[in-house]
Amino acid sequence: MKDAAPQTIYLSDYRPFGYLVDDVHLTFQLAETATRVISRISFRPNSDHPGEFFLHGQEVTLVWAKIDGKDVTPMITDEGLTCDVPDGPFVWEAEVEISPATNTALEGLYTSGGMYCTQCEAEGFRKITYYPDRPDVMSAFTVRIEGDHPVMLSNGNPVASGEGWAEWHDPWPKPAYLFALVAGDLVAHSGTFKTMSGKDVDLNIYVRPGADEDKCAFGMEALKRSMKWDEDVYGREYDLDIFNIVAVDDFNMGAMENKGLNIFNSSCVLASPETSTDANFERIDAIIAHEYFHNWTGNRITCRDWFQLCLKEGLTVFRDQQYTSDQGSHAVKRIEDAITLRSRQFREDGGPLAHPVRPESFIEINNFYTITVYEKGAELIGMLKRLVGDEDYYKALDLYFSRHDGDAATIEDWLKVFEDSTGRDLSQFKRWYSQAGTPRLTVSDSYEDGTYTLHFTQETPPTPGQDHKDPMVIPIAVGLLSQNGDEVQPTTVLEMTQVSQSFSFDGLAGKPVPSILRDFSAPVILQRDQTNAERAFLMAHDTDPFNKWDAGEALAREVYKKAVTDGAAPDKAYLDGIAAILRDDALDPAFRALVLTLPSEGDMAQVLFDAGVTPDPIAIHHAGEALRVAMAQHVQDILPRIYADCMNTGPFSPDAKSAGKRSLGNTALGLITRLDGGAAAAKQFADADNMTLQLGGLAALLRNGTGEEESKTFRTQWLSDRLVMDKWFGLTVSAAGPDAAASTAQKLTEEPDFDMKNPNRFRAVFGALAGHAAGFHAADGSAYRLLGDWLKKLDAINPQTTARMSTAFETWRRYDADRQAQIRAVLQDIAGTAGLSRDTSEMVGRMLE
Ligand code: B3K
Ligand code: ZN
Repeated sequence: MKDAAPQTIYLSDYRPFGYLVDDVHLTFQLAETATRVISRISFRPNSDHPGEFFLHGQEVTLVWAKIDGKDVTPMITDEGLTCDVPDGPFVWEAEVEISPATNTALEGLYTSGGMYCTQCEAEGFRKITYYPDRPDVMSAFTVRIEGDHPVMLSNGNPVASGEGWAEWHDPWPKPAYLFALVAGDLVAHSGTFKTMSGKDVDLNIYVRPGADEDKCAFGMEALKRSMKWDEDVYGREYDLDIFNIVAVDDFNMGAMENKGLNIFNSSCVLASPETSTDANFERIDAIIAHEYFHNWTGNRITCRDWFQLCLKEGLTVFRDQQYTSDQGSHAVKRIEDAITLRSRQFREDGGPLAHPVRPESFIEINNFYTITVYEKGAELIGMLKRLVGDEDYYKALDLYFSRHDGDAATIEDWLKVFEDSTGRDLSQFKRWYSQAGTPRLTVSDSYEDGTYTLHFTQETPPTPGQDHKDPMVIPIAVGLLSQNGDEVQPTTVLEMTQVSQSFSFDGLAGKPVPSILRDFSAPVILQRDQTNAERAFLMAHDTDPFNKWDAGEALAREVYKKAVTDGAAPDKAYLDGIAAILRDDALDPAFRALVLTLPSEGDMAQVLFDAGVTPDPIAIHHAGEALRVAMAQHVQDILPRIYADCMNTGPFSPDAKSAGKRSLGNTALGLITRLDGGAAAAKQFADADNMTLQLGGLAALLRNGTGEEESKTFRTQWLSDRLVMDKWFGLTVSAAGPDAAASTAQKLTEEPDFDMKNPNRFRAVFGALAGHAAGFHAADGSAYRLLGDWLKKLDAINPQTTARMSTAFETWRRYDADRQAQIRAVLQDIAGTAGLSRDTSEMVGRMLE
């Protein structure tokens, strides 16, 4: 358990460490509950920044310590130790004992299914041995592993091995958070990659022997594609002889970029057509790319301190987004990213957990691996690229890599390379890193004598700790269409810097229709008075695919809102709009599927709240269901043809084009099921030879209130495949009716294969419950209490996952007084739990503030 009297850490308090580390040698004598870690570390005083000798250490038992070969007795606290040290360079040696098998928090060294593995970011290394566990302390590492395991891995290159031992050396100086060790009975799926300078790199994906061995081929190809892409697009070459990936079942997040030894949640690397959906394939491809790209943006150039987390995460997310775009459709990827950003990041930015992309204080850094740091962080890179242009962007990146290779860098360093390489002043742009909250961009227009003017006003609402906001630099990509739908002004980027600003376009033959914020050129909320007819016009004519989709999305929100507030039947402009898109075979099927998908119930709660209406999640749910029936009826003449076309994909391939067809097919099936009672879905389920179609069939049936038999068949068929079972657990909750969601989740926790220690399984059940807006917000508060009770139990086992899942409550102030009172009581109950972790108490405290 972590310190229960938490301390706030401030960016402004940053001081370099008083010592430099020249070399680290670690020996691990593995044993389940009594692993010995013997460290030998060469320190030297940091003459530029003299300071105290303090080594972090938590939950480690010191056996002995020596300095320059002589026994010492350090002063030990819960957080680490201090010791009198010589004035010059010295060698610190220590032996500690740790217990991997009882480490359920999954930080530091732990066991998962009999395999030893590590997770050190952000501050897990201090649970392995005493060390200056901060990202600005970097060193080469040599690691010896002793134990009776067929495979024993660490960072860098293998040096030597023998019966019961293996030695690894990582020549690249790295902070402790990138340390990794794996040992167990594993098999490798191997490959090779020839780098741009002709070096051969051995590639391995390690899994447990058995069923997982057949699920590595896609990951291996994804790794090779990523390596090639980073050479082609960013000129980045891999720098070790070997690159290993290991799949682990018990993991708190997706994956970890440890130098040369990436550790992956098995759900983010193992794939096969029979067991993985297209969404799984796309996510696996992106995460393998993301972790690989960290080798340069994160590992070769790391962060000076954890406040700079977005330096590596925002940039690496941006790079993986570019990569995914290049594998398929830029427009579809941009729409998917905007959907995620708007529904999850805007929600965070607008609630009690709002924080800047570069926070200025934290209690537990693990609580700041957020969608704001990652995805909004990536949007900032995208805006920079849009502002300076592609050529200058890559020029600045070249300078970043050459100037800061080997550094622990800051956001100031990052912006400086752009300033130095482009001559731009980015001091105003920097506000994006320090101001929390989503800017509202209000627009009006005027037209006179061939001149069309757009008037913009920006405003960022107050967020916790930040009442006043200064104006941001906002790149607004704009195009103009004539009234007959021709483009009269191709996309141009307007650079807004003031609170209010106008931009004019001359020489027009008539008043144009504006297409604003094309390609979602800035992470802002655009507010404008628009009629449904104008939205339908853009949906039909906009040449920018993002805005074409977004016009349909705006129309859908409007129609959906009216259905909730007035019980209104959908505007024909919307129904005709989606019919036209559906019918247009020139459009990418994946794009058409997105247009046909209604905003989520959670998003609609926010839409209503923003319109001054207290959202009723149950009413939203029923209005959405009615709307889907109306949509299905309106397009029923074309659905069979579209569905048949989409089912005709030939042998399975996870490529973006085939996946797009299946996506449209499943979307069409959802509508068809509302008309045929489930006949087509049952047939698809029975005939399916891949998980996308099998799960699509099952989901359509369950969401229609049938499919009980198919659900049983599915459970029996896949009982021994834990990743498929996670899907079944999740779908069973998310497809339950609003009244049954909580009781269904509760019942699932009684199943023999529900294991709360496994984050994937816990998230499958309770993530689905939290994501089921109508079920989670059931008026009797049962779902709130159920989640609260389970979070209290989980906190004693795994604080990190508990804290993350507590964000299910972050929107609580949107709802009516009864629901607010129920949620407040649950949050207070959690907050009052004896021994609550630092992680969860920080999150719950912020939500209650
Ligand atoms: N860097 C890791 C995340 C570590 C999370 C620690 N709580 C994975 C990633 O972003 O690539
Ligand atoms: Zn990352």
